Amino acid sequence: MADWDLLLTDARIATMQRAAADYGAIEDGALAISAGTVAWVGARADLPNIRAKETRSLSGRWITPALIDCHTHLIFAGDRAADFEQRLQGMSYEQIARSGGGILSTVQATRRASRDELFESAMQRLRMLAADGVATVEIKSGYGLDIDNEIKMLEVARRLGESTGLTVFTTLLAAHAVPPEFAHDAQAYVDLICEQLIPAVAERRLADAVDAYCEDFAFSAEQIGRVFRAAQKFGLPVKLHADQLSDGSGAGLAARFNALSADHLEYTSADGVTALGNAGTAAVLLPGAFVTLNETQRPPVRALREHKVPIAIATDCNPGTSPLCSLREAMALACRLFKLTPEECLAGATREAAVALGLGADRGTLETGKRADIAIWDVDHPRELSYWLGVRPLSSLLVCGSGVSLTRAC
Ligand code: DI6
Ligand code: FE
Repeated sequence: MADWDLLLTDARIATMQRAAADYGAIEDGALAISAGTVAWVGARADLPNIRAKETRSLSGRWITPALIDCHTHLIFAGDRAADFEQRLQGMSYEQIARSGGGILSTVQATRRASRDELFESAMQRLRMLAADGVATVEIKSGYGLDIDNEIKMLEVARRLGESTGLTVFTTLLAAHAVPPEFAHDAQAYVDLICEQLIPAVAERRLADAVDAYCEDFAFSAEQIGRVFRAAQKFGLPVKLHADQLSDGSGAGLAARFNALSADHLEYTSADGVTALGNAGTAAVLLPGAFVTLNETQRPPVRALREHKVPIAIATDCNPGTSPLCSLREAMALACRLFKLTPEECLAGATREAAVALGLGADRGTLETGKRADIAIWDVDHPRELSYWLGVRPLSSLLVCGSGVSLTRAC
């Protein structure tokens, strides 16, 4: 048998394997890497007699699957701190959006920004995510809202992946808001998305999925149905911003299209949860948006558990509702605000986040044959990953078994 490339020993390992209880933990474990994948993982006492080109002792540190941020709007220009102040003075998110602030002000700034400017500002945020253990990140468009600018955002997202070695999963979110040019004709904008934008993006292979924003001041179920059918014609899976501010039957809509995920879900009904469970659609909970918008209605966590819906956690990093650049802090918030357990939060940022991106076959847990995307932490127990606030417990991050240097740049 060929030598291993790297052997990590004297490690405590949270494998997060689905069937295993208690983090799938292995005390005094070892993990071997070959050709970028996990070649062996188990108790050190059971190590087979295979040589490794390099052996590294982790001095009892914990290792987990690298984190996966499965819902971000990482690419945007400017910020929305002024909206934030207005909301603190009592204006609602919807009032600000309807009065021309909100998403559309970020659209203006993003349209004006060059590819290089967008790349540089998103790179800073990506470094912050990686510094807290993220090796796979989903990035949505949705601040361009015309053909050239949506393509510009997706190209910047692809470039972020190519230049860092992290996996960037790109999502076309053209149905995020109706752009000013179509203010009186949303149907014509939906036509443009279905007939021109989705074909153009699919042809260039710029998107891995298509998302939409289902709220009564954004897009209706009928409009989103058209967008989803157009996406599926090109073999693109779909995701949905669903039931965040009101029950718009978004979860049911996502389930009807076998969406990878339905995200937010604060107002989702019992029927909506049942539909998600039957469809195998993941729930993505976004506590950064919940806390920033000062929401009180919590997502139906108990029902999601009962219906065995995979529960993922993400940052929703965006300038309007979730200026949060740490997935670990999103886990910490999900424990406190949504009463998830620390183990559910770690699963939500690894195994279940992989499911929410359709990547469960090759990442999200530590097991033989999966990618060696690994986070090494200076903690005494993985529950601490949901405990600390404002602390950076990451010791190092491996992507396909190799160290990622951009984490040290932060
Ligand atoms: N995700 C979104 O896309 C919207 N809310 C959310 O949680 C709004 C993004 C924005 O306001 O810019
Ligand atoms: Fe979002």
